Amino acid sequence: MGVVNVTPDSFSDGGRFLDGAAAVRHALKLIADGADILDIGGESTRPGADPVPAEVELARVLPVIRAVRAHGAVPISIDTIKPEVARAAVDAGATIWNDVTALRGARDSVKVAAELGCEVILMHMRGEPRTMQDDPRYGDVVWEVRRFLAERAKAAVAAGVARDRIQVDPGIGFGKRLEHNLALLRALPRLADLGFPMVLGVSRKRFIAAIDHKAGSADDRLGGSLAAALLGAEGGAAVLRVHDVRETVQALAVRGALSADAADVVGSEHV
Ligand code: HH2
Repeated sequence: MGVVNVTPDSFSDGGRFLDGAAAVRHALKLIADGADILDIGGESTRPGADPVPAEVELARVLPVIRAVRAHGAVPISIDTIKPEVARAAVDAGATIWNDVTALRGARDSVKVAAELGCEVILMHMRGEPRTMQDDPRYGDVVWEVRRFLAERAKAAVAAGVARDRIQVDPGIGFGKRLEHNLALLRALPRLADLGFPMVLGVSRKRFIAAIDHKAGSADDRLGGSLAAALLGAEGGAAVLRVHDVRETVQALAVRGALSADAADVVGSEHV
């Protein structure tokens, strides 16, 4: 899943694709690079980000969704916490609602998701973006995130969302310290066994800089992003949400080729 942030303030690429034409060019490049899904967002959820009115978010994302749809290429996911934005995005051709609040952003979010009949990504977040990194605490982070995702999936199914349309995401970096992020990444198989496809977003995130102190800039976190993406794939993530699609596809291809059962395929290449 390639990330298209049509925002002035996203943590890794804010402002680069705020212009609709630049966002569409970027989206098409990500598809050419091997993205199977595009995640298009018009509101940053980085720590400290201010909320954006729905009209502004819609003016950012709808032209991009329509233009990408016109090229007919890959499924489009709308990254929003607002049901009205999700609804308009689905009307414009998105088929997945990626909601970092796990459908808690508005009172009618779950109902709207059921009505739309789209796929939903339910992500764990402790608190809300403006303050979530202030002092996050957990007893057993893996158990708490697992229980939260199970409860949100249950609420979605109870409201009429089809079970096979639900995906879950531990929400790396959303109200979590380094130790919490690492505990979750080590325990991915325990989340994958919830029985829903798992989405994982580790790309360029701040936890990488907490390990490599030289990686202060988000652009300088590719190595850490790839390491965590590979671990994610091994831990059972079905979808990796990434900024660097080409590099991630290559890393996964090499990892796949190095696995024991791929030995015959690689052997025939004479390289
Ligand atoms: N991370 C971000 C945004 N949306 N959605 C899911 N499901 N999982 C994630 O880990 C996730 C997400 C944050 O990354 P980005 O979109 O690059 O930045 P920003 O929120 O600042 O726009």
